[in-house]
Formats: sequence, C-alpha cells, structure tokens
Amino acid sequence: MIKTVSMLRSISRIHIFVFFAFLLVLLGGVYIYLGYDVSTLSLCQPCKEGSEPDVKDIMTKVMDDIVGPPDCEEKGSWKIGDLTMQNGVKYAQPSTQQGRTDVNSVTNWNVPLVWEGTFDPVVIDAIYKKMDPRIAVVVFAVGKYTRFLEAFLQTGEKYFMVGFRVTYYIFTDHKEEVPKIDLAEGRKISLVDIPSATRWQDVVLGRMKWATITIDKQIRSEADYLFMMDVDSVFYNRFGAESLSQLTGVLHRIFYKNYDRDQFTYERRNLSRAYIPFGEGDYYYTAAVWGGYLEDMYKLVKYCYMQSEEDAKNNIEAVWQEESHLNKYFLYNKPTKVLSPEYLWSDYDQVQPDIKVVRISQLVKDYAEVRPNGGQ
Ligand code: UD2
Repeated sequence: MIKTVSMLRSISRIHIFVFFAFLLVLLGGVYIYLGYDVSTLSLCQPCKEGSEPDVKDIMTKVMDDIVGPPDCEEKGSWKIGDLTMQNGVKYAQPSTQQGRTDVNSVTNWNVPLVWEGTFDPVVIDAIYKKMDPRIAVVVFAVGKYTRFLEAFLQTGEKYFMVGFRVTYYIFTDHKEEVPKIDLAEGRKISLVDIPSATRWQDVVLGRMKWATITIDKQIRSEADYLFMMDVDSVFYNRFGAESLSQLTGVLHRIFYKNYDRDQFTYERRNLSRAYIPFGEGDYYYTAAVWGGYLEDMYKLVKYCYMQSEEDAKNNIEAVWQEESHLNKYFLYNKPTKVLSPEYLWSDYDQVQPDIKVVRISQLVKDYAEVRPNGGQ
C-alpha cells in the first residue's frame, strides 16, 4: 500500500514536471511565432513606453501574468528588449549594396563599427526614443579643469543625445565654479563633491574610485546608460543614440589605422595588472569616451579601480592609467559596439579624409599650466 502511494506520488510529480515543461515549450513557440528573436528575449522590457499596444505588448502582458512584472525601477537593470519603433516613421530605404566602402564597419567579432554613413539617425532615434532611456554622463572637473565645463555643457546641449533624458554628473572640488547653463527639458546637472588632488595621475585614476562609489550610492537608481567622458572636449556634431549599446568603446584617433598592434601603447610590463603581451590586441581604445548599460559600466569602472589598486600594492602605475586597464578589459571582454574616432577626435590633429564628421573633440590645452603637477 505504502509502496503504491509513493509510486503514485512520484508519478504525479513527473506528470506535473512534464506538464510545465510542455507549457514552457508551448509559450516559447508562441513567442518565436509572434516574431521575437530568442537571442534578444529579455523579461526586463523598457520601463516607460509611450506607444500604442501591439502584439509584443500583449505578449509582454502574458509573460507578466505568468512570471510577474519585471522589477526594472528597483534593480535599475533596464535592458534593451528588442529594437521596436512606432509605425509610420518616414526614412530612406536601406540598401544592401550601397554604404561606406572606404572603412570597415564591422569588427571581427561581428559587432558594429560606427562611422558616419553606417546608420540612419531617423531610424536610430525612433527606436531609442521609444525606450526613452535615462543617460548619465560622468565628467570630472578638478582643480583648473572647471574652466572646460562651460563649453562642454553648452555644446553637449546642442549635440549630445538631443531629445533624450540626460544627467551630467559633475565631480568637482570647486562647486562654486560650475557654470549655470540652460538645459533642455528632461536634462539636469548633479554635482558630486570630491577632494582636490596634487597629482593629475591621481585625478584620472581617482575617477574610477569616485565613479564606483557614486554609481553605488546614487547613479544606479537614476540611469539606464552611463558614459565616462573627459571634460576638456567640445561637441561639434551629433553624438546620438547610435552610440548606445551594452558596452561601447571608441577607437583612439592616433592608432585607428596604419599601426601594428605591437605599436599600441598597451601596458607592456608584466608586473602591472594591465599587462598585454606583444602579439595580442584588437584596437587601441581611448578612455576619454566610453559607455554602456549602467550595470556593465559599473562592472568595468570598478574593474579599472580594483586593478589599479592591485597595481598600487605592487608599486606600479599602468602606463596610461585607467586607459591601460580599459584596453586590457576590452581585449578579453569584447565591446558590443565600437565607435570610430569621430566620437573623440582632437583639435591637435588634422581631420583625416575617412573622418566625415567630428562629433566631439579634445581641446588644445597647456598641460603644464592646467595640471596640478605640471605637464608630463
Ligand atoms: C588622456 C586621455 C584620458 C586619460 C588620460 C590618462 C585622451 C583624449 N584622454 O588624457 O581619458 O586616459 O590620458 O593619462 O586621450 N582631470 C581633472 N583635473 C586634473 C586632471 C584631469 O579634472 O587636474 C580630468 C578631466 O576630466 C580631464 C581628464 O581628467 O578631461 C583627463 O585628464 P587630462 O585631460 O589631463 O589627460 P590627457 O589629456 O592626457
């Protein structure tokens, strides 16, 4: 009798398991049938959408009813679910034959390498405005670098993520020197107090520490994407949603062509955690502009901070500070989008024929005068 009951129990457990497995497969089938790409399946859809309901909204509701709604606000883990756009947007038909032929617009791990002419801003904006992401920009203006804020912010308002929600997080030791700028709707400035430094190297590396702490304390609940940027730069042209991805790196203008990877200024001393041996490497990335999903950026910024702390214990500082650690990370954790040097050129250099648009550019400055411990 006892044997029969326990047999019945285990049979019914198996039945329940089979039933749920079947239900799951059925739902998956319906999901794919409705046009979803399984690779982009995310239970965390954009939290705020202003468009009319469609099949995907209905499907999302079904998923919500079964597994409960996503906890986006609470976890701050908003992700791109899929690349939807509203009906009726007018734009040029994309071609499979025409496009940039003078540059490579895909990496060898098959993600976009973005140049002018490889995207349609109308389409990109229609997709990302529907998601309405909150974009954080982290800039440091320590010591005399507050003088660069005005042009950075003024031109940022003209060209950076126009029409999107943007918060500039300004880390400074001189709050009183932060200029008053008229910001467009949905955009704001948030000031973060940090101590002064006596070495510029401590400021650039300190960015990793202070950004890690402040993402933890504040930014995590306020942003979906985060960009780290140098303040001594100005925007000259559109820098838009085409730059958004899980993790986005920018090619350094000096090394983006005509350089063998063994000439890249990677850290070559194996005592440093940023060490990259000769014979390895994809590109050389700048640390003056990088971005991505909030949580992925948090992980990367914290990685640079931790690695530089390890270096400090061994009395070594990576040759290009956080840029060296960033390059190491990107070598073994490939970015999901790579931006051409249009996304950080320099007023020091002549614009090359393949750079059709300079979107943001590093300003010429007197290093010795502006840094606390002089030039080099
Ligand atoms: C390069 C990189 C920079 C970083 C640095 C590391 C470019 C365009 N930039 O910049 O991202 O990797 O090398 O050596 O390639 N800052 C202050 N106060 C200071 C010093 C620096 O606020 O006293 C901040 C400020 O936001 C500045 C940034 O740190 O934009 C980078 O410092 P930099 O501009 O002096 O360094 P640079 O031009 O060598």
